[in-house]
Amino acid sequence: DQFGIQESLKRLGITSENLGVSTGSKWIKSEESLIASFSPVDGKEIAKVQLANIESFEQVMVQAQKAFLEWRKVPAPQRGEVVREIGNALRDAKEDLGKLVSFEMGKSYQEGLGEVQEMIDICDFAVGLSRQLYGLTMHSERPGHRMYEQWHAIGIVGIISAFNFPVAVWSWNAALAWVCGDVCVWKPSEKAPLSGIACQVIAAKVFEKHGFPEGISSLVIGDYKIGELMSNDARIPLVSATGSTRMGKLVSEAVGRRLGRSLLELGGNNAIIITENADMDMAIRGALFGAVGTAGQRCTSTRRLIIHESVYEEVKSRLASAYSKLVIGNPLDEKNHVGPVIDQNSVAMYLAAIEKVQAEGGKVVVEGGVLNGEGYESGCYVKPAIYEAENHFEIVQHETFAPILYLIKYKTLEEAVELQNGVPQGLSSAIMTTNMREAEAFLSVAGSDCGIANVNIGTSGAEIGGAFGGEKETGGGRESGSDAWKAYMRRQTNTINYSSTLPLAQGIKFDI
Ligand code: UN1
Repeated sequence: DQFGIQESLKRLGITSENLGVSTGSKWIKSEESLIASFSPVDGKEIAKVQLANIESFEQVMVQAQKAFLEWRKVPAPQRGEVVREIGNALRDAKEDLGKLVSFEMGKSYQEGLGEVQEMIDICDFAVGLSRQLYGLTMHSERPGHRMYEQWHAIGIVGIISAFNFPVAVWSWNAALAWVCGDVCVWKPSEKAPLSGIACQVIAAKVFEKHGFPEGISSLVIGDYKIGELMSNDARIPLVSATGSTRMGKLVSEAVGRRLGRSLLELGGNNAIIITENADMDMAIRGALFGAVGTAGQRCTSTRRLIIHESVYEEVKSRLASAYSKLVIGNPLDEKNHVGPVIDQNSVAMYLAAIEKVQAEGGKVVVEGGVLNGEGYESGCYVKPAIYEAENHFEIVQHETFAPILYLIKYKTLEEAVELQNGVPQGLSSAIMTTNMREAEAFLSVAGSDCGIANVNIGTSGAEIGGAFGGEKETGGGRESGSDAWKAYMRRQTNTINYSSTLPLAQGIKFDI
């Protein structure tokens, strides 16, 4: 145990067999079997987790409903104080949790720490927000009337999160939901359940210490069946789901049938436009991290480079040379740049995409492949690959959650923007240019159609202070910063008549 994983697990409260259902400090046993969490780092089992079933899910829901009735009455700034303490507990656990995230899902230790930092940051953000849940006041058209709006808690927020950011995405939702007065029921990815358990332990301790009831922070580890229960349950007014577009459509349909709200963060197919006016060192650096960071498994990962024909050959050869220097291996070892993908299934999708792009006429620039031999026993280590492709290729239109980058050539900026927008997804986008006209055109209404549009920054690595999310098949949801909190509350418009007559709105006369 060269990297001290066992010690970290112990400190985080992970044992060889864990229960995966909790209302806070209480853990619920059920008849459901255990699943194992395997590390893609070495392919070995880390620990087992017992899954939720209908009965344990029901217990969680009943307790969450009760807890909401108490929690919603706690003044928002006091709720913020609790979230502040959760943020501090995350500061204390940063190294252990960052290491667990790295070991369980395969991102580098540095990125694991970065993910925990996002959690700490959103807690800080939420603390400030707890004193700023502002509504507007309006001028009534009637004399002696006052009109304003206020924001109330909505109830239970269901959170479905993905393996690639196994802890941060929960915190973006939970920290905001809690200061808004909501309670959370979280289904983490069954591919990274231990990271979820560790977070639940951390948050529950804080709630318990203050004597708050069980049910403000609940955990239900399970597969898609638990996700279905959440989506169909009218006791959950808001389901916030992060994952594939396929999953998001299912959630949205089920939640929509009962006219609930869903907040969706789905696939991306993110491109960087590199113009003839780009600072080439920055462009290469941005493209490299965007494409190979987290082994291409961020929803903001760079999948396409749209390159001006005059700099196309230069970008291609500089990238090929940068890729040749990448060191692939154990993500806990800081000399490695790229870790494994999450599992064998993911490797199969990577290989299928490589086959498909070539079958459609794509040309190899940097060859892919699965690594084997010492250090690669898990079979989850793949080589970041680059292909020259055309935007209309079916595989290029599709999000493959792996380190595969497609190069596409353009002549005019209009054409580049059209290519950038010419995919079903709309999460993140970027332009590399030092030319003001190009940058502003890209950011204009006729420019990028994505939820995130950057200038001289790659597509990944968004800060928590902005609203995070995207358009089209990305699902339209916004999480994290700006006014994303409004999704977690219900708006109420209040009109008060302090006169002694009852004039009607719109000048209507109704005299009897
Ligand atoms: C995700 O991949 O689901 O912008 C979220 C980024 C991170 C979040 C990614 N802050 O890359």
